[in-house]
Amino acid sequence: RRICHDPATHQPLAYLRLRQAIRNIIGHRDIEPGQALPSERDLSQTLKLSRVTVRKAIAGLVEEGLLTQRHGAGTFIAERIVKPMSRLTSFTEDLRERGLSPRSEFFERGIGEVTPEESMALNLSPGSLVVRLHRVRYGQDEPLAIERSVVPASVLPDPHLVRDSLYEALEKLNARPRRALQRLRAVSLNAQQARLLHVSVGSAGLNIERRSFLDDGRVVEFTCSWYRGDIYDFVAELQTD
Ligand code: 16G
Repeated sequence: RRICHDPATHQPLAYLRLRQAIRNIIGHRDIEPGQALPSERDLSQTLKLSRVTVRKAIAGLVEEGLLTQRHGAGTFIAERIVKPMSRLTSFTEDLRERGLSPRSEFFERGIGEVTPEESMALNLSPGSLVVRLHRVRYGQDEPLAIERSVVPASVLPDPHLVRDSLYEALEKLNARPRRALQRLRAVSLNAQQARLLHVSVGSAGLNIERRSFLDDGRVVEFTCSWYRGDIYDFVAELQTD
């Protein structure tokens, strides 16, 4: 990850260090979601950092969605996971950035012949081999999403190259996706999904389909995810044309 360093000392800049420190506080649950962060003034006095530095660190974390600010009331640890839609990140990276530890439970991690539906989604000819991963994704041991990924075996030859993170495995194979198309739909979770995600049947879920591409236009993954609607917000920055 690219981090700005102070050219004189080669240390990460103070506000970035503070941002990481606050991330760790959130990750270790030292302050629970929904609870207030100490005031800007208290932070700057305890940490011996300028108010400007503290404000900058907080602003960055608000933008990332880890903190929320209520006018006049202060800054709080976000209760929901707010995920920017425009960044092509992996589940693992995303949780690590929030200081939460990611984990996956696999139901399926195998290789087989492509189905007609998969061959359409991945632009593969009939008879091609694909790797299939079916996982429940956890953050701090809480189930957050269910994911079914299909990847051409020409890109990922062995399903066991994926330990916890698909994107980490792809990165090692020089096949990290560079662009993706994503569709998000509201669904109510069926009995099996609800059981896996520890919510009640019929709870709201976000069904997200992602097709990711390599630079040369090949499709690297077709992933269908069900994220918990009671936890996730997906946000995007919009601009006029
Ligand atoms: C995210 C992606 C999913 C991708 C996965 C890889 C969304 C909606 N989906 O969950 O398409 O396959 O990350 O994560 O963000 P991993 O590298 O941790 O396996």
